[in-house]
Formats: sequence, structure tokens, C-alpha cells
Amino acid sequence: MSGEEKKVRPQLIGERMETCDLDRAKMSLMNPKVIREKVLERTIDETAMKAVEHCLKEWIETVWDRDEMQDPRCKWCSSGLSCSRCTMGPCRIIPERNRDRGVCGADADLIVARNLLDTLATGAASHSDHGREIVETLLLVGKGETNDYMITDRKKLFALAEEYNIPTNREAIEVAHDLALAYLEEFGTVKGEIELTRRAPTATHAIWEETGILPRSVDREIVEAMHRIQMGVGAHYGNILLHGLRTALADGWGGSMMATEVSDVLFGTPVPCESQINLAVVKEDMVNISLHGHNPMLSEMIVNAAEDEAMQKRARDAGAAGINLVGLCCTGNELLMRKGIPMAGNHFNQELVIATGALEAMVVDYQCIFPSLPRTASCFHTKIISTSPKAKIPGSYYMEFEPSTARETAEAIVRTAIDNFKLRDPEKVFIPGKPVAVQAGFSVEAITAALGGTLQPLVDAIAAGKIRGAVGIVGCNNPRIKHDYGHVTLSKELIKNDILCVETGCAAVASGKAGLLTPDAAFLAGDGLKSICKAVGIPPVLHMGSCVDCSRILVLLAALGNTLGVGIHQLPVAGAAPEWYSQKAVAIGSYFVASGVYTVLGPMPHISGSPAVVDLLTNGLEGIVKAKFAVEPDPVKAAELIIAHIEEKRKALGI
Ligand code: XCC
Ligand code: SF4
Repeated sequence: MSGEEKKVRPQLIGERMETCDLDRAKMSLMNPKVIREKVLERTIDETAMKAVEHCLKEWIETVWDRDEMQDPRCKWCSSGLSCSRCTMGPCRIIPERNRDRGVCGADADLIVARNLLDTLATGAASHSDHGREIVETLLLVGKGETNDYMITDRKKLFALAEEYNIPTNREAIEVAHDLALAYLEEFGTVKGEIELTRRAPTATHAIWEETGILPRSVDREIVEAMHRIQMGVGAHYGNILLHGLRTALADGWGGSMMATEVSDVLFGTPVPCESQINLAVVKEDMVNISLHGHNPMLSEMIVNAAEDEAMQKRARDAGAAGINLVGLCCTGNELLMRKGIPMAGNHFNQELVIATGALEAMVVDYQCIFPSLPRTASCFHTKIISTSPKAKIPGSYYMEFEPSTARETAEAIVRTAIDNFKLRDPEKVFIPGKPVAVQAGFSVEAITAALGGTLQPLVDAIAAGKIRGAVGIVGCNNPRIKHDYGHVTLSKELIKNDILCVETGCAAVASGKAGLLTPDAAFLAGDGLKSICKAVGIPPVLHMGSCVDCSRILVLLAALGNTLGVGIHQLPVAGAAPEWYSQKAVAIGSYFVASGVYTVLGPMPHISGSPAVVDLLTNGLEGIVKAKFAVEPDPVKAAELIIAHIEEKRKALGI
């Protein structure tokens, strides 16, 4: 990387002045009543409410403002009926004008299905590419080519190696080397099956084989998805969507699962830990650095670098009391559950944390990073530091991260943040409210340990009806749903009805901010769940990690199915993504359903233009993978759907 690229992009100032001023002027016309209404409409996160109000008054643009500016939305795009896949188009299906086909002859069903497969494959690729980077780091360790990373969970490494018949009567580093190669092979294996799918109960695995959706390798399914959406390949919507399930399984039981397992090997398998959450984790007297994105590789190194006494001294010399690291989104989740690093919030908190005016640097890797963050930061002294060659962001300060020089880069980043402290304008500091306590770190291993070494007590509690079932609540924030309202309302409804919630990603963070991630929250649970939480000392909502850690939910489901000797589709469980926005969430929802888990989405995907596609996903799949999707934006109604489903599954099991 040349020295030039590491410098700030020169266009920063120009861009900021032009757009910011215009939008600010527009917002400044707002009267206090309108501001109040907007705040109430936008979020239920208490610190975010104050921050949103502050942004509206100070004319700092946020995601909600841009959302308003996008209205009205194009109805063809919203229903999935537009296609711009090739230059004979773009095409739109408009039946009332007899436009039933695109130039190539594709009909509504095909256009909608292809668009959806495209979305899903993008998500699967994102998770899996992240997974590959982690596995490559394990290989680096195995080859002895890095001093910055090491094997932290040797026991887990050996257990994983055994799944691949890799001899373990040797040095950990040799085992790591062979496991890394075995995992890397899963991305393009010619075996015709991803080994980790064998973790699923036999009945579940058999469904995949029978329906022809057993994933052959991670990359292969994603590449084939891209092939199938090329003009003139797949023309049958159902066939296209089935490949979507196969691609999703390659993510869930492949790319994401490897990301999770190897992150545990390198950085430690999470155990329950206490921390704090919401925007108020930013500290006025400290150098604040937020770590945002998804990949724990750099952020773990920043944690180490910031602990260094030389760095702490540099911070004190700069006039700060120390260095305060805070997490955002899934990089934040990775750090929260392994290191107890406080969490500033989820997806829609990313701009608000900058608006505290007390953030020296926001370090980003990739995924879910608003491209406009440097604009937001330009209203303050905050530096956005981008680090991935895959995610260069105009207006950010680019400091390329490579595993081989990880520590060095991490130190340079921390220094940059410290040196930026003196540029903070105390007049602009606005840190709202007080942090909330959370307990995180519920890996499957931690849940098993909390139950005394086996999952049997959980199975017994479910069989006895004390716990009616379990629901994985995952996914993002989306302006279609009031920020955190979908997650928190659904979680509360479910635990009230004795349903254990296991959560990842921004859903888990929402529950954390609402106080649901502490054992004390058991009082909100029904009597049965409450008694189990009290006996075991766990919260009624368990934080299981980041987005790729939805694979932990699969492992938990597999273990429950195996304990009971049934397929995942027979378990009294469900999935939900009440506020999803991301392509990655489409992949997650799809591997849940393909694995046999009934899954309720909040926002509607862009598929309503094809009643056939909608019917396949919300009905037809039941006959194929024994599970289906539902769409219900109202979390109270979503809870009703889920409760009914769980009771039905209990009845079928005779419990
Ligand atoms: Fe992104 Fe993972 Fe969604 Fe949050 S939840 S908005 S994907 S950070 Ni996975
Ligand atoms: Fe139009 Fe077909 Fe090209 Fe899509 S693939 S843009 S429907 S011609």
C-alpha cells in the first residue's frame, strides 16, 4: 500500500460542505413538536431517543432522514418486478399495461425469484468470505507465520480436528495447520458435501439429500447461484429458489459455522460475562474508539494494543483518563462476548455514537457500515478509519489491515485516535443517559456448562412444559420498523409465554439495551421459564453472538434434535428476524427454514410481485423442507404465530 493511500482522502471537506449544509438547512425548519414526533416514531432505545432529538436539533443527518428522502418508493422495485440484469433492459413487469415479460421473455415469477437468489447469494458470500479470512488466519498460525495470533481454545481445536479425522496426538500448531487446510477445502471441495452438515440430525440431513439441497461446497453454491441468475439460464422460479436454500445451507453449515468455530479457537470460546450497553458507554474523560463491522481479527488486536501501558500513558499525556473501547454491530458483539467490551449499540446507533461528539475514532472492517459515516463524522473531530481492502470508504482514513502485521496496524490506529483527542470540541459533547447492564457470551458450550454439562436439563424443561420452546431472534434494524421495537416487543412477548429466546446480531443488542440480557429480567418471564432462569442463574434472553454466530443456533438445534432423536423440523422452535434489512439476513432466514425452522420475518422481502414465489416460500416449502416463512411486521402478532407453531410442534411430539 502506498503512503498516499494511507492519507486522508482530499475530497472529504468538499463533500461535507455541499451536502451537509443543504440537509441541515432543510431540517432547521423543523419545529420542536415535529422533532418530538419524529423521535417517538423512530426509536424506543432511550439513549437513542435523546441522541435522535439532538441530531434533529443540531441538523445532523441520520438514516431516518435519508429514509424519508427516499419516499415514495418505486412500486416495481418494492415488489421485485424490476430487472436490470442485462443491457436489453432494464425491464419492469406492469400487467395493467400488458407488460408481462421483460425483453428476454422473463415473467414476474422468474424476475422476482432471480432477484431474491441474487440477494441471498450476496449474503451467503459476505458471511463466508469473512469465514475464509478467519480460517486463513488459522493457517497462518499453523504455519508459524504470525506472532500476533495464537491458539486460545486448544480443547475446541482438537474437538474440531476430530470431526475431520485429523490426528490430535501432536502439537496444537500442527493440528491447527491441518484443520485450517481441511476447512479451506470446504470452500471448494470436490467431496460433494460439506462435512459440517453431518452435525445435523440424521432426519434433517436426509431431507437435504432427498430434496437435492445438500450443499456441495461453499463457493460452489454461491458461484452456481450467480450462474443461475445470468440471463438465459434458470427459468423456473421454484428451481431457482431451491438453489437458494442450498446456497443458504452452505453459508449456515459452512462459511458462517467455520467463521464461528475458528474465531473461538483463535480468540476463545465465549463464556458468560458482564458488561454494559447503549450510547452512554462512551466516556467524556476518555479517548473513545468504537469498533464497528463484523470481523474480530483486527478489533481483538486493538483491544490488546489499547491495554498496552505505553498507549495508556500516551492517552494520559494527551489529557484523557485512559482509552475506552466500545463496540458496534457484530464486531462489537464478538468483543462483548469474548472480552466484555462495552457495546455502544446496534445498526441504527452507528451514527448516533458519532453524534456524541466524544468519539475520537470509529474503526470499521466491513458489512453494515453506512457509506455516509465520514459525512456524519465531518460534523465532529471523529476520524473514520477503514481497514479492509474490500471496503474502502471515501472520506475515511484508510489504514490497511493484514493479519501478518496486525499488531502494528492496531497500535497505529490507537495512536491516531489518541492524537485526535485534542481536537475534540467539549462544547459539542452530548452523551445521553446511563448505560444498562448486560450478560453476554452464551456459546453452546457455555449454555451446556451452565446446565451442568449436558443439554438434558433443557430438554427435560421443554418436555415438562416449563419451557414451551425456544426461538432464535436475529437480524438488523430497518426504518420500516421502529428501531428496536420489533426485537424487544417480540422477545418480551415470547419470554412472557415461557419461550426461551436465543439472540444474535442487532437483535441481541436491542434486547441488551432494553435490559433483557440480565438474570434480573427473569421477572418478565412466565413462571416456568422464570423458575429455570432462577435455578440456573441465566437471563431469559441469551446473547449468542454476532451474525455469523447464528451458526451457534444451528449447533444448538442440532444438539437438541440429536438428544431427542428427532429432526430439527420436529422441535418446538422457531426463528424470527423482526427488523431485518440485510442480504445476509436473507441467507440466515433461508438456512433456518432449510434446516427445518419456521421463520417469521418483520419486513416483507421484495417478492410481492410474484404470488407464486410468495406462496412457495410461505406454504410450499413446508412440503419440501418441512418448514416455511411467514411475514408479520407487527411483533405482537408475530409472537402469536410463533406460539401457535410451537404448541403444534409440542403436540406432534406428544409433550
Ligand atoms: Fe448488520 Fe451484523 Fe444486520 Fe446488525 S444484524 S445490521 S447484518 S450488524 Ni446480523
Ligand atoms: Fe430485461 Fe431479461 Fe435483461 Fe432482466 S435479464 S433486464 S428481464 S432482458
